[in-house]
Amino acid sequence: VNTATIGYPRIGRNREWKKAIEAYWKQETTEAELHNQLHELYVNQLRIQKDKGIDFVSVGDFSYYDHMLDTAVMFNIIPARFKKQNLSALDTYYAMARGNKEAEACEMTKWFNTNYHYIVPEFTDVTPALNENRPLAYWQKAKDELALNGKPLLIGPATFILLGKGFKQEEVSSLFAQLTPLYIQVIKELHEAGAEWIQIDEPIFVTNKTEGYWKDVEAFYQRISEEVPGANLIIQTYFEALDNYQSVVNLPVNAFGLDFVHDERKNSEAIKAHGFPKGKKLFAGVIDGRNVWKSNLIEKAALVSELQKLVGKEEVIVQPSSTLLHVPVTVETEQELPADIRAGLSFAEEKLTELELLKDLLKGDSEAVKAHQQEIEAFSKVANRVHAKTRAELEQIDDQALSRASVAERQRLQKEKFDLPLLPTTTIGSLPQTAEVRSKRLKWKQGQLTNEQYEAFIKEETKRWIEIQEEIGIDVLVHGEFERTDMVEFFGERLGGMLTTKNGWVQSYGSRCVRPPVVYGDVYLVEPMTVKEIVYAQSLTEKVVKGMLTGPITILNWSFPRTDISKYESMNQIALAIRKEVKALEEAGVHMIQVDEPALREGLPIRAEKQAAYLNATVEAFRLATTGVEDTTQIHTHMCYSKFDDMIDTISALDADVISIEASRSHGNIISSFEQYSYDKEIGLGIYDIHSPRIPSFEEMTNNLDRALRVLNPAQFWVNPDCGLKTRNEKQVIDALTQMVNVTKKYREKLAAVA
Ligand code: THG
Ligand code: ZN
Repeated sequence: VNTATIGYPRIGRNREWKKAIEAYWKQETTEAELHNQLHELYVNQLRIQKDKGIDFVSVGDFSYYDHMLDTAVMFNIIPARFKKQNLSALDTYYAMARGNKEAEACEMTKWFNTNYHYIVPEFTDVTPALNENRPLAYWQKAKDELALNGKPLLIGPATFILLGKGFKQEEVSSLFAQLTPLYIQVIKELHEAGAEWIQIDEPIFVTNKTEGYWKDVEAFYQRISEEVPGANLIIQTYFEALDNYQSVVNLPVNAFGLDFVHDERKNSEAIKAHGFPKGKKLFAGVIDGRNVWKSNLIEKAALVSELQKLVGKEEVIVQPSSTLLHVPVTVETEQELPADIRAGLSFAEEKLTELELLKDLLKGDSEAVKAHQQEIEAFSKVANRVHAKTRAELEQIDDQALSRASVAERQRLQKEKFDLPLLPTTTIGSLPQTAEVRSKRLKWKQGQLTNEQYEAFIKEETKRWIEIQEEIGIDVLVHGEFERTDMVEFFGERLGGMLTTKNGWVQSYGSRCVRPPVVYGDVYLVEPMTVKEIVYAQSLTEKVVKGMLTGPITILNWSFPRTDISKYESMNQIALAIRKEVKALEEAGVHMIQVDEPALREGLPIRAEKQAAYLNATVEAFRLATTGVEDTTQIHTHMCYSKFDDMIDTISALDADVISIEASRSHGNIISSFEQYSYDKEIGLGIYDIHSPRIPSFEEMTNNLDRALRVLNPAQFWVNPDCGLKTRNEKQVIDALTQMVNVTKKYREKLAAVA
């Protein structure tokens, strides 16, 4: 059997990619230097795959930012606001990604159900043309540098168009038609240059988004097969099983790449039921490209044998279920992890090794996998994977434990207790993480600062910001989260059953990376995680300080889950731990507690039939985390990054006393969805966008407030920014919050005058 990859991490073992790109942005290096540095990284990532013996290495998955953006620029899908600036090609590219003084950046959104974000192609007023054959350039580099005949990769037209924006439904056919000759040229040139296989990524085929456009999809692939008859095309899909197996495998290409990990056998069942086209290849994604665990290769070999029986022994190529972009680079740099846990882990490099072992095993060499299987065995025996107390406590939780007094009753009690003014002002939680905060944390981690020195610094910063918030006149204060790196990593470091890595970075968007924690066992609270800092902040002021936590759904969605128990079980374990943290805060006198769930929406399964179960599970987990308190304790939550207008039911079912949602970027969608809905809890719809350094005017903020209060009652409304203020600088935050408080004071006067 042959092996393949369909994409690889770009960032390098030590995030060299990020550093090179950011140095160019800061004008510390020239364009030529950037090209050299990225060229070296690209060749190196191919060399690793080649040296591991992968037979078909994909080339051109590399990028200077994002591969959807690459595709847009290649096809000249460049909005006029960038074209007219006459920047160099590279600077136009980065302006689209990041915006500049003259033009707002292109929109960025989630790539399917991953934590990766792509730049959304804007098809408004563009003239498709071929600016450069990018895959060919990347293919040629692989050939020249490594004598590697790589498998060039293109995003297919269905995925490219249907994930874009700026067109009407009836314009889709025309977009397909305009792009077809460009794709033909790219593929023709690749074929003529000698590319053996060409990979066309169409992950959109696992969704139902092609419904209504299938004729365009068929016409496209038909044209390609007629115009470049000799080219060997693979239609590559991932993240789920195909939505419509029969339609896809009837397309006139030579091979299909399918995910055999995330489909609960749906793809194999479809092959069994409907057959697989004769003489075509199956690129079988059998090694999980989305998680960090070693695969049981005996089981994988059995799956491959089964597929070989169905499709033909020579026709099956084995590969990861998706690009390896979504996992960290290598376990090798994680020497500090306990050996038995490390034994169970497999990041990108290790997954390549697994493919090689699987190949050996399929050849009949069972010795080859012995050590591998023993490591899995060692990991399965890790002593603290089962936390009996947590399991027993979860058994005890009943409906009674998950419910609180009625909303009306809670509101009455809480209004009396907190006695806040109409339209209370607050912020989302984090305050500027300045270079100083980061550098102090780094020094402390490197041992150059003692615990005492570091804690003293955090306290100082907290105190300074409590005073600033009081000065501005905010009603409900926050401690600022100066002790935290990332809102998930912080809890991953402290919860039992979870671990954080030293270097397990994964690209999140552009040059930005995250280090997702790993859930390896039952999760439980070891000791209170946030009480000390919040109690300290509260001791400095007469005003209320909100306690700040990350919720169970977000902690799980932004971590690598274990696979031996269900995700929902892990989510509930995390929820139980947060419930105890909430209780600990309450006992320490913190009676307003925010449990953030920014990742609730993005965890929604791709397949519609799995969505209801997910939403139910999230509501259950959130309630488990937050209902253990007195009715006088006020639970807040916050959500961002996404659209929520179609899930107000779920939001309401969370039963949080107060929710703040991003609203300024959704252009009123979220607000209008409250028109038909009688939402009975308190709510803050962000009245200004924190993602921009600009300070909105008095009028703008007033307008946003006006707009919200046209559908919501002032008695239930809170005034706050859209999101946390971590990425803004001190002056921006002070100016914007001062404006926000002024706007609110004026508004209260206006309301009082009417009344
Ligand atoms: N935390 C986690 N996942 C996330 C977000 C998060 N996923 C979605 C969204 N937020 C992604 N946004 C970001 C924003 C900033 C950064 C990463 C993802 C970021 N990262 C630093 C970097 O790459 O420079 C990491 C280094 C550091 O912390 O010093 O800035 O908030 N888990
Ligand atoms: Zn937010």
